[in-house]
Amino acid sequence: MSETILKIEGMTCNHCKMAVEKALQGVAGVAGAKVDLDKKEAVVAGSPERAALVQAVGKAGFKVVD
Ligand SMILES: [Cu+2]
Repeated sequence: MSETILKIEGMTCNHCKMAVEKALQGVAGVAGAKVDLDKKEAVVAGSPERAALVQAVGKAGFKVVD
């Protein structure tokens, strides 16, 4: 299983972290998603389309910057 790492802007607290994790977990092909607030990074397991991840994060109100 592969991993995708996303750098995400705009997350400030645990609520943001949960919102992003939930959004990522709702994307087709995602087996799991973990956000590291300090690193401003999400690690997504599975084989989703990267564009779908970026879109889901955007819909949740945050921005993928890398
Ligand atoms: Cu927050």
